[in-house]
Amino acid sequence: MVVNIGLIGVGAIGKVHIERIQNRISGAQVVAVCDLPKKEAETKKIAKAIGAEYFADGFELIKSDKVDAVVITTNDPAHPQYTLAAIEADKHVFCEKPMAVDPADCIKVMDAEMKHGKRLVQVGFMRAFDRGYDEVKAELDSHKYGEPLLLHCTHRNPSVGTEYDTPMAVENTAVHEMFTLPWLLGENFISAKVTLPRKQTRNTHSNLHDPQMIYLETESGVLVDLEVFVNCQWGYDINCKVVCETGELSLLDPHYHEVKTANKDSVPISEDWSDRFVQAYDTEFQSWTNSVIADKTSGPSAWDGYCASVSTAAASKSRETGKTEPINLIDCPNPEFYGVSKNKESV
Ligand code: ISE
Repeated sequence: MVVNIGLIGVGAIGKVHIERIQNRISGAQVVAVCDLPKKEAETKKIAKAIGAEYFADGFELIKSDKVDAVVITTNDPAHPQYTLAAIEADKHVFCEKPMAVDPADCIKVMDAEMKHGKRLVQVGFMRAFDRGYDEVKAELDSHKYGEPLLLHCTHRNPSVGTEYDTPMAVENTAVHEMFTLPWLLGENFISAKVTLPRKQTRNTHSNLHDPQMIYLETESGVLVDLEVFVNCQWGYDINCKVVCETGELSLLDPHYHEVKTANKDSVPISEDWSDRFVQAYDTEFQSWTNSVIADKTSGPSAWDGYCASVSTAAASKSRETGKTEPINLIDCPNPEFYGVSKNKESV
């Protein structure tokens, strides 16, 4: 069986996923694409290049008989409306992160999915499919180094455009860690605090405070410091160091050569997310395709999307209040449905 995919949103990540699905994922093809009216010419060109149908309206694409499953790669605010429409149309849906910025919208998605009776939603938290994070998780789960105590993390992008503003550092960027770190540790966050350093990079713009520091605490008392620096200039630099009682576990940037010359030893740093996480995205999409064929969606769920959004909402509130804000999750409405034990992340 080949899954016929309708993809909404042909911006940066949409294009990268189209290329991935057409060339590297077995059992899936993009048959329909859609984007905003102002991008009609570009979207039609993409449709023509891959032999897909152009849709002017995302809701019509979702309803089309040609489309078996939906991929949502629009801007963040449009995610929940299309996810809900896909559930209504009884179609599996892969929604890029965040599933919704507002936790109330995440609850609407969970309610619709549970009412429908089977899991249909996978959220694009690709780090759960990254070999580096997987290996760090396996070491942690082995308990060979004792309990995790502290995490030092960085999420650095070389640069961002002028449409990227201060809240996006939390809602669009740190949301990755808001999902990945609880998944890594097997426990949820209980509080968040954001500090905006007085000293900013000269490479930022007027709507963006850059860098930002985020401090998080988990249920058992593990402390996390996370630097979000999205105009760092030197590359896409993702780090995660887990300090345990008798050892430190670190993520490495995947690179396959180094250059030693003229008293220098240099190792490349990834250029951007599509390059740093290429293996993770490929594995994520193959796994999603296989689960759609089996009619059994797995992977990061709507519950995971909700938990991450509650954490980003608390962090955003902290930026306003200057205080440490609690991260209060509702009890998981259906732990069995979402594969959750005691509110833990499901993946
Ligand atoms: C982007 O949307 C991503 O998902 C990237 O992984 C992240 O590093 C970047 O900051 C976001 O804007």
